[in-house]
Amino acid sequence: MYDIKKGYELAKEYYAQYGIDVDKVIEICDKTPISMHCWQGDDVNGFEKKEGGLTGGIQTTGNYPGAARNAEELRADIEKAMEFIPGELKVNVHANYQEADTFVDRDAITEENFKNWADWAVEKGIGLDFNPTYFSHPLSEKATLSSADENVRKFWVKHGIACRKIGEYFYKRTGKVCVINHWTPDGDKEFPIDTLTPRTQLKKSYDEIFEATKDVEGVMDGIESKVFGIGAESFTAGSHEFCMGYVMKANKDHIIMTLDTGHYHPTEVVSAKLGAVYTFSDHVLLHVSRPVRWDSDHVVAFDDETKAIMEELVRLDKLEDTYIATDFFDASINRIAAWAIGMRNTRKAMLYALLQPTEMMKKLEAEGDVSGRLAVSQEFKAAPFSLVWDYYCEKTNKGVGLSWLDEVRKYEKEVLLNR
Ligand code: RNT
Ligand code: ZN
Repeated sequence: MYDIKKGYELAKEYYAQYGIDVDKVIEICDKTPISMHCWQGDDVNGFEKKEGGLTGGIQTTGNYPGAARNAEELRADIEKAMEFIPGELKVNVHANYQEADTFVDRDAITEENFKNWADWAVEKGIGLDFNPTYFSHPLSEKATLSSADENVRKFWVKHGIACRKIGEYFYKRTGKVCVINHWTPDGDKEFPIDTLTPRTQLKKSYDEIFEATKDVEGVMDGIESKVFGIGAESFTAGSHEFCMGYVMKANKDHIIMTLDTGHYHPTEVVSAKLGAVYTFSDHVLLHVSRPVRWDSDHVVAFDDETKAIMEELVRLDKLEDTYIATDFFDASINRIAAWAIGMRNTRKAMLYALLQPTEMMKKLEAEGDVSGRLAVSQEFKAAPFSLVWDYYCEKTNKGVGLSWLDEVRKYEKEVLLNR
């Protein structure tokens, strides 16, 4: 290992030339929460005592050994991954990760079914976020909240209500706001003749969920849109326009947009949407993912778009107001390595964005010095960023460089391969 302290001292001098205080940057980066999705650990299957796999037009591919088979194993795996993830962390739980001795249907889940998650989070000192599971269920095959069948629609409204109450329970147990994400897979393989009724039904359902739980405290609600899913290639009820319209018209502090990086047309990027959304909203929920040709939910990479999203949040001064969550599921590699790589990359992109002379660039832009603006932003693409990243990982004891990989391999041999 090289002299990390020496590298850090040098980087500190480099960044100081541009008025950047590396220690201050590390502090901001470290305290900004990232919510890690629990569902990478078992391929979005969950632990309901019932048959049936993943549906809803999303897919995991691969059969790498060692997926968690129950909540205890999943929490142990999350704890292992946490050893390699620097910075404030939350854990994002889906409703199908309930724990019960016998099957409890989605409309009947209560805080009891999530007590172990809450106890664990309190013990670890972390916050919890939550998601209704409007998929992988016999009643979700055609449609959920947008269904024309009143029995089906009401079932899912009850599920949404149950989830908001569980969100409040998480808030009360952990003392940290619980961010709930609502995503329905409802859509159609072909373009429907009537594209309005499913939307008015979906709107009515969200209205009913929020009205019935209007006294719930400590919960934020993201409404997630999507352009298409497998089997819903031509139409989604919860399209971008629908969800944006719903959030803006609701005009309630707790109802916000969820922007998932895989949910738009291939040349459309979330980084370019943030400024517009923030003109009208105080908060945004982000699902950081990596779409490869479709909403494939590959492990988050340290790529241009992830960096652009973080740069935009820093430039908008919205890092604090944005709920950053990850959403990827890869079953073809070690699942703990997947978490470590994706979460480290998300955090790394945040640090990269913070280590830029944002004020200097803003000033140049305001003065009309567009040449200077371009020159400065390009110069920083090759700044000695990794020296600061290594120092940050060492300081927080989360593994410098690739040292975490040996630990993951050891855990694979000792734990995962024995499952
Ligand atoms: C699906 C959405 C949604 C899910 C999770 C599991 O396309 O992105 O957020 O990935 O609810
Ligand atoms: Zn998502």
